[in-house]
Amino acid sequence: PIPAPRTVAVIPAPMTYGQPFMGTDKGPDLLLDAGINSSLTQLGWRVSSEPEVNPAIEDDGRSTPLAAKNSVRVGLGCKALAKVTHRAARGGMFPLTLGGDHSVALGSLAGVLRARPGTGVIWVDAHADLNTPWISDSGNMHGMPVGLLMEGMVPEGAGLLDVPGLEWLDKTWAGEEGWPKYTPEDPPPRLSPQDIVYVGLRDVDQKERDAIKKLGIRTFTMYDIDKHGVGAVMEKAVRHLLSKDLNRPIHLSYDIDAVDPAQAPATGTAVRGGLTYREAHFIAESVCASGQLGSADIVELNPTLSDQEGADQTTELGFQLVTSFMGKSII
Ligand code: B3U
Ligand code: MN
Ligand code: MN
Repeated sequence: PIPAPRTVAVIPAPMTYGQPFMGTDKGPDLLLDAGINSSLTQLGWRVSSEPEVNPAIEDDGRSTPLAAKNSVRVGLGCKALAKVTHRAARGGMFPLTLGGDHSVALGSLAGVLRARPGTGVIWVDAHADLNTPWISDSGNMHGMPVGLLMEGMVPEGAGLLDVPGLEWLDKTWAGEEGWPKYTPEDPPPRLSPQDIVYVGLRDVDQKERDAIKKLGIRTFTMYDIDKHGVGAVMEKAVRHLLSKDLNRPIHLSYDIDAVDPAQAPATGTAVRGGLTYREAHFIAESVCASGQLGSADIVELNPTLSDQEGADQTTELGFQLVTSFMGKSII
């Protein structure tokens, strides 16, 4: 249980190297300038405003034949973020990561999982982000945060040591300040297939689909939302995670591209047929209502990919989704 009054660590993570467009690095400042810290304070949170996690980590020139573009910049940026979320979670805080593209979740979630290994994950996204450098068609690392942490996704005989920038996630990691070496009591952060549920999927690569079926990961696609309604879907999604342990913390990773492009045009890989404004909010509200939300990400806002009106609208939506999952209620 997380002590009250609770403290939220607001962590700007302006990463943009996990996907092909510049502009995703603007997300944190847009949300901060819109006043997210004062809204959180009004909701009863104590706010610990963290320094920006450096996005400009130099590429050290190491390359890989694997499909992992900018792996050094993404990997080392995520390591820096993992240290911050790890420390915040250890200290009983709620780590709230403001992306950045979705590759940041590799860092935020690794830190949270290391501090709270029993964490269950709700991944709200048009995409499954279950790729790895061994199966990705695009090589874009924002499509890999789940895949890189999921047991059973790295091929037999290979390891994360093979990906420049990701050595810190390999079991042989030597350890450094803020991210010590792994031991049997403190193993590398990993997810089991039953520890995550997807909500809002509608664009999943063939190899990701094969993996979802093979591993038996629970999915709630747009088809399920249309068929059963978002209310029933969220009840089942939360129950699936909490059936293992009613007291486990939940991490919510919210990709703004889960929402329909009509409401969220300013994002890198918009896919038609997404969540409505109310469905998007209901998901945030119901995760909050579970009482177990302990950490979250909001990602993939890119104001340069639409006109000013679209950028403002998407920022406002992201901002409102955060206040909803952080406790805002209508009455
Ligand atoms: N699955 C594709 C596309 C994609 C993933 N995440 C986003 N797009 N935003 C890939 O590149 O891995
Ligand atoms: Mn995503
Ligand atoms: Mn997505």
